Amino acid sequence: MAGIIKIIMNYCKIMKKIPDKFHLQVINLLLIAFIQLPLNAQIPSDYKGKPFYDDTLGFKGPQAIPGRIELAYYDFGGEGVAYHDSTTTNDGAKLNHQCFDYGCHWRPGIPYHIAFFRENEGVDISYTKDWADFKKPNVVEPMVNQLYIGWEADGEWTNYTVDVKSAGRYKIITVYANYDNNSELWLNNKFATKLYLPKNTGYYHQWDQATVGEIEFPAAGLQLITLKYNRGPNLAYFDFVKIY
Ligand SMILES: [Ca+2]
Repeated sequence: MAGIIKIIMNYCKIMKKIPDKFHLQVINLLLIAFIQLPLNAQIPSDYKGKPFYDDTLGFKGPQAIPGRIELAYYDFGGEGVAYHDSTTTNDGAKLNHQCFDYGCHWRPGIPYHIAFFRENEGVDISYTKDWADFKKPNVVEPMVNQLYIGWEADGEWTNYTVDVKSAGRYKIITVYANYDNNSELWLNNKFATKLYLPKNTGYYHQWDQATVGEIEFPAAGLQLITLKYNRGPNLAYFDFVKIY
């Protein structure tokens, strides 16, 4: 902001000989930029979602940047506000209630809270488990009991209120399985960046880790990130690492 004010002041000094009308038009454009920059760097005023928190996990929220954004920790607010999912059930939690000849999806020793995480909401969530995610060699091992969003379908999205501690440009690192799904990140309801999962791991439970994009945060403070995704991978989290 201070930079823009300085630009305007310098412009006034330099452009004394320019006709008033042109002079005023340029100053007007600079003022618009001055006003809009902070507005574009804030959570939209009509957003009704709230940051996720979880007393059982001891997680207070909102999630901070730089740092890790757990994708299962999308905002409170429900369908159409905090997320859009094509099925009303949490299909991951639903499956974790079932057993088959190869075993039960709720593995021994796994807390109920993890196995059935947010099971009454629409976003489809599960966790990494022995016979599915650690049976075959992974490119990069995910953490044990790592929550992830799966059963992804075209046009779905999740919202995250995040606390950006430092403005600037960040690289985005994720742990994922399967293949790229042409997903995007939006910042405060405006397109921010495309994400690209570089390697097709070939399986929903064979995991990799990669830098998948970069994003610019023009200001610090509370921001709204929207992950827009399509059918393809399982996605666990995004690590935001500051570049400059
Ligand atoms: Ca669902």
